[in-house]
Amino acid sequence: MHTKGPAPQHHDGSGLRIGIVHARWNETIIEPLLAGARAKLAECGVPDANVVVTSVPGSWELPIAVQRLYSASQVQSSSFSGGAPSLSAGDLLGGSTTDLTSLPKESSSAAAAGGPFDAIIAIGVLIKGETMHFEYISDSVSQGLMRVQLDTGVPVIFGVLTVLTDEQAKARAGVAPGGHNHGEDWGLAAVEMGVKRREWA
Ligand code: DLZ
Repeated sequence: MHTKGPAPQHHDGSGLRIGIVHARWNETIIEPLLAGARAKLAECGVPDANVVVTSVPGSWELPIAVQRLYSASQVQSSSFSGGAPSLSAGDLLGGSTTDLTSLPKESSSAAAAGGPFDAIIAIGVLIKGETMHFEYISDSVSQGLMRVQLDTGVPVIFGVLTVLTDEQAKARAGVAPGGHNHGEDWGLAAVEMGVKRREWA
């Protein structure tokens, strides 16, 4: 049973635009986490067309991708007052939009709907190996994502698992007995923070 998470709050996400950037390392863990996040966004009423998903090679690349994705959405909203913009977030990210086959087709065209993202979820899975890679990447990515959210003012949901073993990763992706899909928590956190960010504006 999952008892450590925040007490659930219901927020209406129907007016929100949410970005998701995920790493492709440890894809079998990433996939259920991404699906969990998307399921909760949908449950909160965020239209699928308002969710833009893109991918990067590994967690190290998450901060720059989140920063560029947010900038792209701002460019669109400030440059286009109506009609379909010609610039998409995918363009600024080199067209690196994701395609995890079992998931709904992600749409960089959603970025073309205009308006800055209300929150962005960064998803990665770091599993400790035999070298110091894990420590360096975990620390830098955490600090990088915090910096992006404070510099830009857009809530960045920390969807990065930093675990010691594959088994721990599976449990946190809800694919092992007794586990819980943390991606669901990240989807809910994105909606709550997106709504609150608008209230605080
Ligand atoms: C190199 C590396 C290693 C060893 N482990 C992981 C990991 O567990 N999870 C992850 O998301 N990425 C890993 N990477 C890749 C780096 O994040 C990065 O993509 C490369 O070093 C290229 O910059």
